[in-house]
Amino acid sequence: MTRHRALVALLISVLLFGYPVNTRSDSPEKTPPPPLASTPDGAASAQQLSASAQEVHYRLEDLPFHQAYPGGTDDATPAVSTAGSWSAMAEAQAIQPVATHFDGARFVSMPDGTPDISAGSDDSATPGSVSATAAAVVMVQDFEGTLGAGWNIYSNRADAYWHPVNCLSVESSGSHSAWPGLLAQDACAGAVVPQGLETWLVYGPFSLRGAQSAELTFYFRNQIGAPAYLAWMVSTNGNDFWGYQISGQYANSNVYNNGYNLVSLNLASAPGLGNVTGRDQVWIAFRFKSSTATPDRGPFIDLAYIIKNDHPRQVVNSENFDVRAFPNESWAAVDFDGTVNGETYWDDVACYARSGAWAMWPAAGGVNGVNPCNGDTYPPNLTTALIYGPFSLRYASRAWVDFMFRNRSESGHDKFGWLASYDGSNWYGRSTSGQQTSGPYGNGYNLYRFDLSYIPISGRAPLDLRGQPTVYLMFLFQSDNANSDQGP
Ligand SMILES: [Ca+2]
Ligand SMILES: [Ca+2]
Ligand SMILES: [Ca+2]
Repeated sequence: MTRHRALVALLISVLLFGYPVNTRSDSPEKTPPPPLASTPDGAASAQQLSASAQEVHYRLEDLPFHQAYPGGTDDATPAVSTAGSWSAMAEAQAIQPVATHFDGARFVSMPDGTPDISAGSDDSATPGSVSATAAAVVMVQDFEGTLGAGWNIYSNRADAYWHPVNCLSVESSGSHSAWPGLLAQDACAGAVVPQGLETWLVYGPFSLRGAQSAELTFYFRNQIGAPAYLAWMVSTNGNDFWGYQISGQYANSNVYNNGYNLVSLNLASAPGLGNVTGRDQVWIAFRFKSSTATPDRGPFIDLAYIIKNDHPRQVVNSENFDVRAFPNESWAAVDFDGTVNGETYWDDVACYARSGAWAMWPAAGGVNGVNPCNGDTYPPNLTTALIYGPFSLRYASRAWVDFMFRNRSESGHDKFGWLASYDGSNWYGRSTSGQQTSGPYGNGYNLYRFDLSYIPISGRAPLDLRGQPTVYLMFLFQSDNANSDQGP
């Protein structure tokens, strides 16, 4: 019985219409999990960028120069469909939709058949309509047009500040992002940010009256070392801002387009301010401060949005694999072909962890398990899954799984997938291969948000699992017969 730390630091979150979700019950004989964060719902674990980001507090008032956005003050709110579609269109080519099918019983007994995450979508029925409604959108900013009402730009220089540039968009449908540099230089041609610059991009005030949950989500890439930094912050007076900041090279995630990284700031658990939902006036800000450090391209941000909901966030499960024995009553590790090709399945390993010493790895368990800490690569012909469930999404108005991962596997052949199912037989989700080891969440880990209310499927309408009483989650790894690597 070893301790288990996270490859997948997992957070399944739902927003509910006042009905308890089907949470798992802890076995009394086991040690309870340690507190994940300072927040009751553990949600802060996904917004802290491990050692690479630090909590900060800055004031806006000392900055002299205020520049209205040059493009005008069009206050039109961009038309958007659902929250899920934003993250889907921000994904890099390495992230592919997958669907698979088991020809047998639900996994709760044991899966029959072999999943194949290289397969296209199957023709099975999708769930019926659900009653849940979308969360309210407070703001969406893709930097494709005018910034619109509520946005203000501040800088200590009149010739350099945050402004849209025509490159490095995170949305596959867009072309622009925002960059804090000289107006006279072309960020798209590799211009570096000037020394001695401090510029803020502020949105607000906006109201969270009546909201019980809210979050700021955005994507960033960064190419500049400390002491220059990018900060994202929240305020309740428009002057004192609390948040996080980051420095360093984070522009090659291979998870989101153009090397972007995902950040989600839970406004019910803001640094320095605590819960700001219910407030009449809230601001958010992006701050860039350069230095005399080696010149570099600096940060780009894109696709920032704020969503609020009248209902509190409820965490179905927050799992670091730290203390609870594994597998347990909620998690199962499965070698789909049994002892064929050897018996190997997911288990913990004492290396490549995001934090602490342990990570989950797809080939550590079983009679033929191997150890990547000794330099072993994953075996060939592997099909191994880590499965959680069932849990209920009845009455959920939003539902998603935040998890952290890193991966290095043969591109196009050895795939790490995350899938969900409403019946234990048909599974839908995403998979990736190649190299995703440059994320900002510690030891190269990336944050991925698996939106259970919007699962893109090739050639079909996205799948929405909200309202489903029985939902399962799977992490799947498959390798072919050659060219093994570190794996996920
Ligand atoms: Ca954009
Ligand atoms: Ca096997
Ligand atoms: Ca291979």
